[in-house]
Amino acid sequence: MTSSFQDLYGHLPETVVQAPGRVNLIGEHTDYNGGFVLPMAIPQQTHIELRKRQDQRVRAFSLNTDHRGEILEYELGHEDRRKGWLDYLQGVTYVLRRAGHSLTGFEVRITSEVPLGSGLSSSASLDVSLLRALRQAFSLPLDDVQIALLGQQVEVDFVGAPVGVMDPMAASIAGVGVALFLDTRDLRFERVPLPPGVDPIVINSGVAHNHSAGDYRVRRAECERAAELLGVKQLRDLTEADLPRAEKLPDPLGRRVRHIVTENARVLATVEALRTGDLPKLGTLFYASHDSQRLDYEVSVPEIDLLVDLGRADPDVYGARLTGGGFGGSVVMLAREGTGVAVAARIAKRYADQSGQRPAILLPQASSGTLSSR
Ligand code: GAF
Repeated sequence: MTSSFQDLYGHLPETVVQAPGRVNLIGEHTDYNGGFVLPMAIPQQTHIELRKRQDQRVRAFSLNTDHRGEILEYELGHEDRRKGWLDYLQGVTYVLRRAGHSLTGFEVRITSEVPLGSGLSSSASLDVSLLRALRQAFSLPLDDVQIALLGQQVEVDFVGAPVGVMDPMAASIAGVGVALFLDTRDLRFERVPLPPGVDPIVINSGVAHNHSAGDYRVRRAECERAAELLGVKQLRDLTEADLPRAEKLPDPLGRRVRHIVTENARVLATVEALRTGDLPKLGTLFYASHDSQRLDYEVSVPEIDLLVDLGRADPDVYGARLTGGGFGGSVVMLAREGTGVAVAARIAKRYADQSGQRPAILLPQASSGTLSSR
């Protein structure tokens, strides 16, 4: 059943906006260490239709959740974490009101093409799209970076997922087919187009993750502890010259530091390779990043490693790596131009046959961004 806004609420919406998911090309787990990231928006978006109310009541309907078909409600000023999708909405009104913005209640209908738990930032796309809708509906004086920072507060302060700033920044300011080279320490950014000759591919492994769960939190705490032991504010402050010292830390802290330091260097090298169009170099950096995530940061899972290995064995693939927070989610690959559709189809088929999972393919540069399940 796909009830329209009119079916649900008896009138038309006043505001219709959207925000995309993202694929991170490289720079994983560097954002909460003050480091570099390189995400790109994907064509899949979260869509919001909204209409203001006179009272303080929020009424919300989402088409892609377990609550399918049900309108959930809460009262502004009485936001209360219930651990469901409504928490993202409650988090948005909570952080906006905390920042002094005045709102009234509203009715909202949400639909999203960004698959949940896929490492493609479905939650930041929801946070940012709702923040955009409320900015428009209530004429809030917020720029796109402020929207992203509020989106991060929703996750950290309300939902309880201690994430960095990459995903809301990507949802708020990144474009499709153009990488966003972002320094998460000072939020300076530059847009870097993908060079000709390459087809980016994303394959969702079908293994879902959850960042408010323990593993992500543990990694973040390990980084903070390592920074403290090494006497720096953030791991971003270290260079490769510090690695011998870091390697003396109790395991696994030394390996966590090595991932962050080498991953930051790989982001810089990737930006350079994008600029010069050095596709083999991009591929080498992707595989090195994956190995570092697998061995040093320990955020991969066997299904993701299988997808990357299928990439390694494919003559049309330059490079492949886990993208996003890990513990499941998706792999991003760079294929030879013109081969992306065929490569994605054959790797997804081999993966499905060997893993028993149901992968989904996403072509981040296609204008419609095909997403298909086998
Ligand atoms: C998740 C988080 F939300 C990001 O902030 C980032 O840390 C990423 O994992 C790993 O790079 O997407």
